[in-house]
Amino acid sequence: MSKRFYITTAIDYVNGSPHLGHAYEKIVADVIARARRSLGQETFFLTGLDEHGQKVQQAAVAEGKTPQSYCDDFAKIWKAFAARLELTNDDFVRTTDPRHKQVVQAILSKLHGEGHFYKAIYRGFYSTKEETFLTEKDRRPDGTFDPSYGEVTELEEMNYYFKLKDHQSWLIDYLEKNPSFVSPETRRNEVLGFLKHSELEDLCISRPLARLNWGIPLPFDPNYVTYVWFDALVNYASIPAAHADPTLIQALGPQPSISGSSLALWPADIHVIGKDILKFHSVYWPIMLKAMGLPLPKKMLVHGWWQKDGEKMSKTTGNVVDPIAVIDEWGVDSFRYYVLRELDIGPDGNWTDAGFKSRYEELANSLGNLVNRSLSMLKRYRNGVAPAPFNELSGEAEKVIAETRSLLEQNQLQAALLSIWSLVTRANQYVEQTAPFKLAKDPGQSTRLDEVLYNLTEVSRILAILLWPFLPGTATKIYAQPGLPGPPSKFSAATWGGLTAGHPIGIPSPLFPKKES
Ligand code: ME8
Repeated sequence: MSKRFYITTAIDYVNGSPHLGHAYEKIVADVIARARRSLGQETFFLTGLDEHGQKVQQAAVAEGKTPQSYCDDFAKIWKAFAARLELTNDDFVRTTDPRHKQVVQAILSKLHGEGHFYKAIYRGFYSTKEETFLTEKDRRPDGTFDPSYGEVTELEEMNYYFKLKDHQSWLIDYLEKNPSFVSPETRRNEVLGFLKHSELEDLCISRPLARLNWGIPLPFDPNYVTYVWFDALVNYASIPAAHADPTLIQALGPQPSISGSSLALWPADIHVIGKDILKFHSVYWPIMLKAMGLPLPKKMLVHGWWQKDGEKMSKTTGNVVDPIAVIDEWGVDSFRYYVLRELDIGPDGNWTDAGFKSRYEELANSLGNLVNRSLSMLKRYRNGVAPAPFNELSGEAEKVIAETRSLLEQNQLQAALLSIWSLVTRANQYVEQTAPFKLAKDPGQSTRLDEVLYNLTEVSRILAILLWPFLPGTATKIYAQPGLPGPPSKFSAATWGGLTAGHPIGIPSPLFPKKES
């Protein structure tokens, strides 16, 4: 059994509606997953929901529901959201799944048995919103806590701690020896800076039942539930364990609820996460895995945050971009194109409605126009029958194919789109230069017209394959119009000359219809 390429996203807090930031992260992961599959790698893509914790418990109570039924209602919305984005996730984890809970408990028992935890009293401040303890160091110069922590309460309680401190120098060493563990580089430097300049505090991994009961019980002390971040991070391993991943089964023993045949997934190849949860993923998670004796994931791919019109999106300001509303109006591929073309993985992005509209026009005027006029001319001048192959744009196409392949292998999605677009631009320029509409008027230019039409149709076919990971619906339509059996999901089909002479073409229709402004 060969190991699959295993990619995950952060699991979203269930208590809220999906917004632009959630959509962006999931689309980035989906493009990488589709690209890997297209390049011939067996792939497993996991996304899901983070459902425990005080916030969820409080929100459920406020709505007069049990936490479970509250989560079940929201889970329907989030699953529908994943489908609407056309995510190709292979599984969907909910941290309330029994298959997840049992792995969390198996890990806790193992670490407890091996002496990684101790019990101690905590006196200090707690932010329910961030589910985190705060110290004096977290106060701002005026003595208050940042409003992003929400309501902060003072408390004193007995809890279990995980000995993180012991692993600090090992982690620094690991990050230094494995430069690709955190990408982009700026984020790696951020983690290294943090680890080198401050002493790690041991991680509190429990919450007393008296304060919070919506969590996974500690297997060795029924008076406590598991800290929500310890629970949530384990999702990346619990789902492989539920699929009988051999590395996890070896570390934890067989798990009771195993579905289907065994899949080799661990270690994860990429965890796609936002910049705000870097510390949890690049400090706590590697240390948890090391303590469990498990290999570390290969990469944390850290993306930036979206703003709207230069401001933080917030429910209070009422400026949250609702991906579903945009998709309803403009189509899912226009949304996918905007977020991927606009923002590289790393920096922060800024959504503007005007920017979105101009990217839509760009799609319609460049890609849409190229495919539509190429196929329409073939229909009009050659009854929709492909002429014999002719290599005029082949060199340029092969260059873009090789470049796109390499960029996809490096998860450079924005750069790959730019490379693909250079071929779109070149082909549109070729139409202007060769003027097939003029050639069609001159019977003496019939062979030349055949040559030009072949090049345009073949470029369109190749573009469909290159664009498949990014714009799956559009790519499928481009492929379907020349009547090719789709979807165009195999990169290996992107070789010049794939379109054969005599192939009949269907009826072209606009890919991005003009919008009333
Ligand atoms: O943090 N722009 O969940 P979450 C881009 N449950 N990305 C954004 C964003 C924005 N404006 N807002 C949020 C959690 N995100 C935990 C994760 S993983 C074991 C547990 C990203 O719903 C954010 O950075 O608050 C994170 O990667 C993801 O959305 C989920 O955020």
